[in-house]
Amino acid sequence: MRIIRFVQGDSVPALAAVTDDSRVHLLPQTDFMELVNEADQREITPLDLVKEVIATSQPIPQKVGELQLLAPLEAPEVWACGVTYERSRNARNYEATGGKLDGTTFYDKVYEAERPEIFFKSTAARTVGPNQDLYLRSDSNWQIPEPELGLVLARDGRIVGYTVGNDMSCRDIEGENPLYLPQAKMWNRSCSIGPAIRLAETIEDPYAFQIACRIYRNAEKVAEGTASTAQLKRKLHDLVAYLLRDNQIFDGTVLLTGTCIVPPDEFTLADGDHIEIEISGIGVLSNPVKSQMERSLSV
Ligand code: DO4
Ligand code: MG
Repeated sequence: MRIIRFVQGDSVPALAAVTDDSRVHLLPQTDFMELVNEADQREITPLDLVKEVIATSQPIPQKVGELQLLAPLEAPEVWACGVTYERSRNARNYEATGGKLDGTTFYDKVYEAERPEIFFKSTAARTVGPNQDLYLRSDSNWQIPEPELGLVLARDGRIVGYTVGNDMSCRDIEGENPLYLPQAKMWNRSCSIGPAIRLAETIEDPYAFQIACRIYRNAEKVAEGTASTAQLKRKLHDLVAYLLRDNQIFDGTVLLTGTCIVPPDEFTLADGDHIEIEISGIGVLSNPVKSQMERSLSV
């Protein structure tokens, strides 16, 4: 069971459940965490609550593909984990040393350490949903998408859903100096989530998600990769536990769990590219890429 948000009628956001056979049922709640909190109050699961609605309603006539989807929730904060896959460690080492790795780096250390790397990635205002433009940074020449499994968290740290996330990154800025990490990770529209939230209780094994990323330029596929959360070095609950150490989080916080797909080292995103990130059982998060220059000229 997946939960989506879409634009209904005169621009009012609506919440809906998408059944495994792709029927779309409107939900009375307007926000994903409202659904979770109502289920908590009644001491039932969000899935049970959704099933009650489905049992007493008709699906809407539209298919998911015909709806104007929004981000499935307005995450107040998006946090992200780094170097949680070997592929990311190798890519970080490459950009930090110009490919001339000699000995170990702090990326090797963090990959092995008990404490994971967790950083602040985005706010609701900087995060976009499906089919909305992601922006490139104007002072970077080496930018990539980072396809990641996103955990949707309740304020007590419970994983209540799974979504797809894109932790857009500037490899040259981080490679120049790791203290530049916030600038390599955060700018206008540098994060996307969606297209849906898969209810956590409907996932038997979160280490069996298949992740794929495809990048298109002029309708031609210019980069692609696949991975699985089975390759994750850390346990999801350990990542959440570190995020919550002496740190209050809010309902609907999203924690991105790190990337295992990195395009070839010579690749950089360009204005007009189109990124697709697919996670099995959740959906395809699709976003066009625009330079910020173009945005300021067209405003
Ligand atoms: O160390 C910097 C961040 C790495 C990252 O975002 C990732 O591994 O996904
Ligand atoms: Mg990342």
